[in-house]
Amino acid sequence: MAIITPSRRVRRTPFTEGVEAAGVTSYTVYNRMLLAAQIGSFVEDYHHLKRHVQMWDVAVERQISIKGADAEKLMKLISPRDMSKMQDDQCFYLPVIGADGGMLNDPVTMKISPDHYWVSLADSDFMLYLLGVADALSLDVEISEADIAPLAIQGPKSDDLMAKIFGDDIRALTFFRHGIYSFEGRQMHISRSGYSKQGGFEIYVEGTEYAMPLWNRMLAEGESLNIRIGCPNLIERVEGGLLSYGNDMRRENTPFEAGLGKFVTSAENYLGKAALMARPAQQMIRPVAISGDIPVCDRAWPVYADGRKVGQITSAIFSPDFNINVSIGMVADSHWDAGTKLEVETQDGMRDAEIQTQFWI
Ligand code: THG
Repeated sequence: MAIITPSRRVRRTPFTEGVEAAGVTSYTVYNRMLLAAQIGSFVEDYHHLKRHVQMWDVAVERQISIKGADAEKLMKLISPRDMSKMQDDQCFYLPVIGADGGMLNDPVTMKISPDHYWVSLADSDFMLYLLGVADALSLDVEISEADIAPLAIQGPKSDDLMAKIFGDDIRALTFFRHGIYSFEGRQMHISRSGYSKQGGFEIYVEGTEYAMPLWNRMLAEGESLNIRIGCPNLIERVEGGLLSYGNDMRRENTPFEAGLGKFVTSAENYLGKAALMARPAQQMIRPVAISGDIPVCDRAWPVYADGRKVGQITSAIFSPDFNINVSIGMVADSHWDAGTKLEVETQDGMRDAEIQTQFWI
């Protein structure tokens, strides 16, 4: 495949020079910004992530700042998740929907203070929707893409590395909570979160000045922990069932279809509520094991049962640890039970598949 032509539209991040120095071999574009897709061997990277510690440039998780007297009101309008008891140090995985109940994004949201939120976006132009809603309702909020570049530290040795730089207090931070910690005199927001199931943190680096100094310090302190520059790992993500907006679910899918029904909890009159309630799931995200050799899953693979299309596979890759092709599918209610046998149509031909009881990790 041809390479991507660099330009100002396809934005570099404050860490790109570090990613380049690490020998990145492939990028994808996410929120109009570079995201490394491969640095060295995919499989080695996967084994390393499960044993050691990695640093990922996830500046593409753009932070939309929502600030003002109506910030909470706007947050409650855009999501079916109950935000009424959200605390000031909490992060929420937040399905956000439009008027028809379809998903517009699945950000991690951080409450910074009662009138200030950061929405850490997945890959869709959700800020434009926020601006539209706020303008149409004349809400008292300021909405902007903040100059913040998240840096992820992931893997079982994350705590040890973070403690070396930010002090032992960081070990006490619990899952999906955030706090302020200091690096060389600079205060930084840090959350215990990240796009892997191996545990870890995300550091929200404000401005570019401290980006590469922090990066280089991490590399130096991490040497004894066998640190490696990585990127979100497709194999580990699919094993863990972490969804990718645009791949596994899109605007045509409700949170119920995306398997995020447990987050539909709000008693407020959020936008799209009536439409969402009128759309119980007739298909849903499922873990699907696929047999045989499979090509790169760069398109939706139709899924068949008895010659009839009953769904699609949208992420798939061979898993060395489970010795099977792991995948994320969206399957009709008639065929979504664990143990159901299916056929998957890849660009290289048909493969046998079976619905699993749960994701692999
Ligand atoms: N971290 C931050 N922002 C992000 C991502 C992230 N924005 C883009 C993208 N990733 C959004 N998608 C996800 C998907 C899954 C999770 C986080 C963001 C996730 N899920 C956990 C799980 O499924 O186990 C926990 C969800 C929960 O139970 O609350 O972490 O990675 N900052």
